[in-house]
Amino acid sequence: MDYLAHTYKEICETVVIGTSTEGRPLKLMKISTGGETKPAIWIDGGLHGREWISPATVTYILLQLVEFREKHANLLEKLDWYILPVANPDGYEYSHVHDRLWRKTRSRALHTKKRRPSPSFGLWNTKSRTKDQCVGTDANRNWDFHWKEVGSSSNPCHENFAGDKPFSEPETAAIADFIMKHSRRIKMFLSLHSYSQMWLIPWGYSENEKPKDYYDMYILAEKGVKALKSVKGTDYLLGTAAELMYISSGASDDWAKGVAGIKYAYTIELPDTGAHGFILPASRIESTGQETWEGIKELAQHFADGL
Ligand code: 0X9
Ligand code: ZN
Repeated sequence: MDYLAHTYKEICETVVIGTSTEGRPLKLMKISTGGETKPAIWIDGGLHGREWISPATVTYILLQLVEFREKHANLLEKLDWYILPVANPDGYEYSHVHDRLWRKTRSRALHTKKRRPSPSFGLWNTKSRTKDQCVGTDANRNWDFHWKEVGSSSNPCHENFAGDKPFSEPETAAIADFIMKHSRRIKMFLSLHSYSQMWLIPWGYSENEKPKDYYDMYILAEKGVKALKSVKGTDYLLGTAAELMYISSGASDDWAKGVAGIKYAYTIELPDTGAHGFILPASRIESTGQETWEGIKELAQHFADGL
């Protein structure tokens, strides 16, 4: 990101929108050909530590947008882009160094602080590993919309712990602040996760309720799914998060639509469908990037055309 910002100063600017619990910068790339008035698109990745294909794909998209911009010049002329490849850098790092399947952030909930193991325990000591499960909050259950209602836990030792309060995490709080500041211009919110090959539409908090403009969201996403499939035949399911996956509230897509008022808010669950799951081989990065970019470009075109 620093390389791109340095090399393409006219259009790229990195912005540190906040700091993670462990002090890592939340580094966003703003891509703009000028002015502060254009419609904008938000894309984040890596909200869950172990979903490595997500930051890789977001980075791929960033590269396409910037280095190959003459292929899709109107997408930069007509739109601003806000790209955050690693929304949960502590979890991402932890999944590289200690536990490949780490999902949450690395904060300590109020009552885990009291029973925190002494620092003399080694990381691989069984006792401290048990406690380690009780570290962190599920950053996709921590958003202030139907927070902790369904599909989330109040137990810090669970994978889907919602946090002590909405936006308890510096990561989600910083992203929400940034988005609220630009919410009038942000026409589409995309959060890239893995896995299952699904293009998810709000709501996730209820199976029985659909947004009133659900079909607008469906029809647009359908174009994306078709364009994505045209690259190498990858099939995506399209529907609400609650129908296709499970009911869960406090996720970023529901908040983006329900609170920030961004009409087109989606979660994209990248490949695969389970053969490798979170441990998708690195050889799949490039093809996943290519097809996902085709899908996203299709939607972006719609906003660039002023529709
Ligand atoms: O459970 C999640 O946070 C997402 N799936 S994942 O396997 N990447 O953890 C899905 C979130 C879907 N959106 C809502 N439930 N609103
Ligand atoms: Zn996820």
